[in-house]
Formats: sequence, C-alpha cells, structure tokens
Amino acid sequence: MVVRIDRDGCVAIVTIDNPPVNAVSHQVRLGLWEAVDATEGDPDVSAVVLICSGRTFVAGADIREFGQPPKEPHLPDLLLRIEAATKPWVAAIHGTALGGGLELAMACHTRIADAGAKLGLPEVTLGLIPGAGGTVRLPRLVAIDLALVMISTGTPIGADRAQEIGLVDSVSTGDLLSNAMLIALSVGAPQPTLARELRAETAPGAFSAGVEKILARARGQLAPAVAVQALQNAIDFPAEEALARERALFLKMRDSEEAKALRHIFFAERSTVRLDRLNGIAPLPLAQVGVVGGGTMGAGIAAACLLSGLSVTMVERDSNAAQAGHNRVRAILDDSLKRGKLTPAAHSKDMAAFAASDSYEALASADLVIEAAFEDLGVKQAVFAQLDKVVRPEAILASNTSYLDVGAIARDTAHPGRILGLHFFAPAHIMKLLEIVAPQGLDDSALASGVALAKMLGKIPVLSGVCDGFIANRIMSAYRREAEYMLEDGALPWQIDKAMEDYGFPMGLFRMQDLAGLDISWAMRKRQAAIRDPNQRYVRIGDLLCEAGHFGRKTGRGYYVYDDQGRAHPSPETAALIEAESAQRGIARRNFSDASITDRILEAMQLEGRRILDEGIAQRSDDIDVTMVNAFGFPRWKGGPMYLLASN
Ligand code: T1G
Repeated sequence: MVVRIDRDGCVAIVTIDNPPVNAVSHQVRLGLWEAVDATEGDPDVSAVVLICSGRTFVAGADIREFGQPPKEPHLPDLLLRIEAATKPWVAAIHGTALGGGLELAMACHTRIADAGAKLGLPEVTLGLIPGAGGTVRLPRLVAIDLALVMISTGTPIGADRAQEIGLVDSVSTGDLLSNAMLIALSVGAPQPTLARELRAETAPGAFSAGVEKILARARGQLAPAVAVQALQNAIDFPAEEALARERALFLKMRDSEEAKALRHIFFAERSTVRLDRLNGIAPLPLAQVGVVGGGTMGAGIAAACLLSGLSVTMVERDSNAAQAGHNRVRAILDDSLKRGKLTPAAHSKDMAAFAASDSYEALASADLVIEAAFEDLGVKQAVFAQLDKVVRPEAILASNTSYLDVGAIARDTAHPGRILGLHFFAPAHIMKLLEIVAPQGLDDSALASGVALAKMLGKIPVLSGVCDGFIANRIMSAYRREAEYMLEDGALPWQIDKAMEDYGFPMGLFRMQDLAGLDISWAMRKRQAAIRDPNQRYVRIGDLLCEAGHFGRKTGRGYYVYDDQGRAHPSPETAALIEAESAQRGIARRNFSDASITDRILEAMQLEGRRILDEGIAQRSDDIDVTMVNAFGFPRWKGGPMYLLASN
C-alpha cells in the first residue's frame, strides 16, 4: 500500500509510503485520489493530515515515468481535487518537498514543515518547469519575484525561510505528526490556494530585475526562460488559464532534448559506483582522516572532510608549513561562515576537530590518510614510506595525484592493496567530482572505503583505472590539443573560447589556462618532453608565450592581455605570434565557424572517451559524461560528450 489512511479521532491521517523518496508515482496518485474520495465521503472526518513515511516528504514526480505516456489521474487534476476538498488538508513536511511534492503541499490548505526540511521546485535542473500548478500557486503564497528565483534556479530553501516568505504556515520543532494534528483540529474552512491573490513583489521592479538576471545566466539552457514565461502567464492570466498554459509548456519541455539529457545525467550520477566487486563489501569505519600537505589542495581536502563532520589531522614538513596549512583551512571555513553556508556553532565544532602538525606520528590513529604533496613521484613515494611507519595496518592510504601512476606510488609500501587514488578537483571543498583511481590489486574494502568517503563528503565518485590523467584530465588534454591545432590552423584563442562558452561551458579553455597560469602546464610539458610521441603533432604556442614570460593573468598577458582590473582582452601580440607560427609551419590559415570549432572539440573528446572505454579505464560511457559535467562544466543540459555521441 503506497497510500494508507488511518484515523485519529475526527482526523484522517493519509500516509504516503513509496520508498526511497516517496515520488508521486502513478500508484501514489491513484492512492491519493481514493483518499480524497474516502475522506470526503466520511462524515466523521473533519480534517486530513498528509504525511510521508521514511526519510522524506514527496521528492517529486517519479522521474522514471517520464519516458512513458502519462497515466491518469494526472497530478494537476489530483491537486485540483485536493484543493477543492470540503475538509482541510494539512501537509506535514519532513526531509524534502521537491517538485511535484511541493506542488502537492501547496494544493493542501495549510503546511507545517519540520525544522530541517527543504522545499524547492528543481524542475529546471531536469530541463522542465513545474507541471502541476507550481508556477501558479507559488506566487499566490510568496512574493512573485521570490517565486521567480525558486522556479528558475531550482534552488531549495529551508523551513524557516519558507515560513518567513509564506510558503509554509508553521515550523515544527517537536513531533511533526502531533503538531500537524493540532493544526488539523484548529484550522478553519479550507481556502484554495488558487483563490488567493498573487503576492506583490518584494520591491518595485524586483520581478523584472530577476528576469533579466535569469535570462543572462541561462547560457543556452531553455528551461529557465520557459519558467520565466510561465510566471509571466501567472501574472497576465486568471489562475485557470495560467494553469492550462503551464501544462502546455511543461508537456513541451518534457519531451525536449534538454530534458532527456538532464534525466540522463541525473540517473548517471547516481549509478557511477554500482560495481559488482563492491557487493557485500563493507567499507572500513571512517572518522579520523589524515591529510599530508597543507597547500591549496591539501587544505581544500581537509576543509571538505571537516565540513562533512570528520576529524582531520594535517601534516606538513615543518611547523611553519603546518601553521600555513592550518591558516588556509581556517580561511576556507571562515569563508563558508561568511557566506552563511556554516553556522557559528558548526564552524567552531569543525575547527575543534582539526589539528595541524609537523610530525607523521600525529597520523597514528587515522582511519584514512590522503596525500596531497607535490606532484612528483619521488616525493610521493617518500611520503608513503613515512606513512608506512606510523599508520595502523588497516588504515586506508590515498594519493590526490592528478595523473601519476598510483600503482607506482604504492609499489614499495608494506600494503599496496590499501592504496588508491582520490583525485579531487580544485576547489576541493566545492567541486562535486571525485575520481577514485583503482590500481591493479586494490583491496575491495579499500575501494569501498573510498566510495564511502565520497558519499560522506557529498561528492560524486567515478571509478578510474590508472593512466595519465585518468578520465577528466585525459579528455581535457584532448580538448586542449584540438584547440591548439585550431590556433595553428586559423582560429584565435578568443574565438575558440567564445564558441565553447556559447556552447555552454562556464569558461573557455584559453581563459582558464591564463587564470591557472601557463607556467604550470609548461613545466609539465618540459618534464614530459623526453617521452613525448615525436609523431604526434605538437603546438609550441603555449611554450612560446611562456618563454617570453607571458604566464597569463598573473603576468598581465598570456593568450589574452589583461587590463588593470584583471579583465581579459584579445591580444594583438598573441594573434601576431600565432599567425607567425602558422607561417613558420607552412600552414595556410583558414576561417572557422563557431559550429566547426565546437564540433571538432566534441569529436576529440568523444574519440578520447572511446579510447578510455576500450582501455577499461572507465567502467561505462555514462561515467565519462558524469566526469566531464562535474569536473569541467560540460553543459549538463547537453548530457555529456558520450551521450551526444550515442544520440547522433
Ligand atoms: N523520481 C524517481 N526516483 C528518484 C527521484 C524522483 N523524483 N528522486 C530520487 N530518486 C531516486 C534516485 O534515483 C535514487 O535511486 C534514490 O531515489 C535516492 O536518490 C510534476 C514534473 C530527493 C534530494 O528533481 O534531488 O516533480 O539509485 O541518491 O542523495 O512539477 O534524490 O537508490 O535506485 O539522490 O538522499 C522533481 C530529485 C521531479 C528531485 C534525495 N524532483 N531527487 O537525495 O538520494 S520533476 C526532483 C533529488 C517533478 C512536477 C515535476 C534527490 C533527493 P537509486 P539520491 P539523496
């Protein structure tokens, strides 16, 4: 029974029980339809409490049903029936009320939320818009410009904020059901949400200012603009007409390429570590984490662990470096506090769980140690030799290396089977992707522990085999190579960057390299020069810029030239250098359209992705899509390079 009705005096308690997230599937809709019949038809029922079992209120329509023709009762019709009920429905919300779940709650006549609840309309993240009255009911409960932000960004809000703006009527700090019952016994005659007037904007012009910002940020994605249209309809038309227009827009978006691509990524991100080898394998308990290295990455990793409730001991080569590392971690947590992402109490608790030391002995009780030292094999091997002397035999050891052979790092240690790669992406406490690099012979329990750590940190783990660059950096190298070839063949950096930014990337590659510093990759290319394949085309433009001391934004010039506010501009000198290099290579430069630029780069990514799959480095093509979307901002509403390859 996915929907059951209990009685407590004159109150009917309708409970949805549809694990794992109480998605409002066809069965749930049928059950709720019958619950309306039953409660409306029972003279002894004076009010209804709608509550969910398990960990959350309804987290939305059942996304798995989207590929099929919708079955009656359709959610909008069900919500109209609940709203028109003669007996008041009280929505008792815990966990998350998202999408159709929040729409269901808004069709109820009053809402009480558990203090820890989150409420949102994330449909745009699936390439949709709310399709069951959300764009018409929400602006009748909260200010129209706040409704616009919630719907066009999909960002959920907490219970207190929801009460503050009028989305919920009360916040429960005790037993949710008991508090909901009290409301059910005291609430007056039901007032349909749709009968309310639209709420005014929080300040004159706030709505139109919001629209401008949303459209500017859409970057080629359709759904936010459609969400704006739906809200404008809610302003321009009576509720019934606005509902009909919302439904039409929703159905159009539901079958769009963008929605299909976003559903692909949604499920792909949740299946990256479904691995047979992990069935029945328990991760080791993880409470104390060691981090070797207090530089940018080490501090970011330490902060990510602290923010997830783990205790962290950082080790550096001496007390000054340890103090510097400690300061970097404190700065990250202070910033989280300043941004409101951390309460003062949590900030103090996290800092109390953190220590920095100049002695490896401090790692003696660690459950897992992550090495984030200088990217050099010898340095890393020395760190692991030290770790072998002090950590517990069952402790898991990991390297944050971004391309070195984890097997080579582990080779001379006492227990190579417990050493894996945990490749974080900068900034490590923010970026979602975590590449879990599994060398040959890795113990399954070590792998399971790496996956468990990723989940504790709220990261998306993707399993990678050992190769230069693993998955993400290897595909980005293919992107860089193809882009550099096009520089010699006729394109210019700002043209390539603009094409890729218009395609949906947050930042073009040349602008990204200028920001990171061209000298870093230059040093790596020099290190690898001796083993570079002489038959592979090699573009010197980056080297020429570095030889002239142009390392990017930090020196005022790289591919771009920078003004004194640090803003990038096309550089005539760089253009001249590139054209001279083409001439020197005897290449007749030609014009490129934006489409030919993006096509060539996409093909290069897909070709490298195929090689990564053929070599068994990645488990499945979906993992490559998840990697590129979450490490390098591949536009998720396009699904990823391999999804596009399969779709063509
Ligand atoms: N439908 C079907 N399955 C879902 C689902 C959904 N809406 N949400 C989650 N799952 C599955 C997920 O695939 C995984 O399955 C398991 O639940 C746990 O999810 C009409 C049209 C709720 C915050 O966009 O944001 O309503 O892998 O690993 O990290 O206007 O799931 O275990 O087999 O993510 O604790 C709008 C999407 C839908 C919410 C929980 N709703 N879900 O996070 O667990 S469109 C959403 C989430 C809509 C209406 C429109 C998260 C979560 P499996 P999980 P989590």
